[in-house]
Amino acid sequence: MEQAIRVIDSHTGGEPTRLVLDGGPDLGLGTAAERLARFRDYHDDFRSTLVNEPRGCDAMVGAVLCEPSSAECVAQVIFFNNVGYLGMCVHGIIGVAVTLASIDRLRPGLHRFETPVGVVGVELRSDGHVAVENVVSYRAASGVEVPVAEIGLVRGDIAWGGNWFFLVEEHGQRLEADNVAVLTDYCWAIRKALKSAGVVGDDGAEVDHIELFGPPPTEATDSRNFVLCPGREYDRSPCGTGTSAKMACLWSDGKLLPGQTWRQGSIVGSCFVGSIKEAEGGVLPTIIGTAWITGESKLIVCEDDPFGTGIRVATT
Ligand code: PYC
Repeated sequence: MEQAIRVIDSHTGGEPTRLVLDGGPDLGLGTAAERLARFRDYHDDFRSTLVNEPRGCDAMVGAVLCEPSSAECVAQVIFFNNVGYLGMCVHGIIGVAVTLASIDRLRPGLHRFETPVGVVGVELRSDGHVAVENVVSYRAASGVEVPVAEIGLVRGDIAWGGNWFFLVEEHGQRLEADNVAVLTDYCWAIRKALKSAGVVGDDGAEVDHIELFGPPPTEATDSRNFVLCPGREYDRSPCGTGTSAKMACLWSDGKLLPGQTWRQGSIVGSCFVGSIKEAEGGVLPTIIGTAWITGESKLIVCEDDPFGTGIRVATT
């Protein structure tokens, strides 16, 4: 007996998204947060099968769609990666929108999706761009100092953009694509130090995304970043939830005004265009980007395949 899973792959600014069209787990009824909990508790093998090697890769983000619980939304979406689940994923939802459009399941216009951390707006434009109105984002703490064994004292801001981020400006690192191995070790040391120091987000969750940022290489963007995701893999895209967190920090410092444009560059040279509106509790970010379809496949899982549920990465 073999299991078949139909998927369409895309990339958004270089970062892959794999959308499940058929063969996903039955997550029952409820909100996206309730379904995510069921996914994690009872179907975690499916997550690993889909995004881990030999069918996926560490950078891949998977997406599963479910019936919405509210009539104003077109679907629920749950995102996951090589080690677990995401609250929200902006590059992922851009990939989902472009993928659904490619199979005539989403028309240009404004749509709403439920995610485990709230409802997001997705405007599919006829030129292929997607504008995502993310969840309310805010800075929870600024200038937090953490002793990092391998580095020394590191100072950063803790901010929410749909996931928790630790944003560091004074890092002294070279933010270039040929330096990702060094940047990965650097950010991983910070992540471990935050965990040992018991630094958490407002909801008690781990601050599991580390974002370094610096000046842009050219005038085409306002900043370049390097974002290390929870599974020790870096985001090829500028990370939309990270850009939301960054814009919330800029707004808190009076450096970004409502309606002003923020062009966030990634470590591989891709760009998201962001802006904010003021909202209760922080800012409401909009991120614009686009995605490209890279493949359509039927994944096969043979019953006797010793790696049928993927190779789980050891991240410690
Ligand atoms: O674009 O929000 C994002 C994201 C989160 C993790 C990877 N990409």
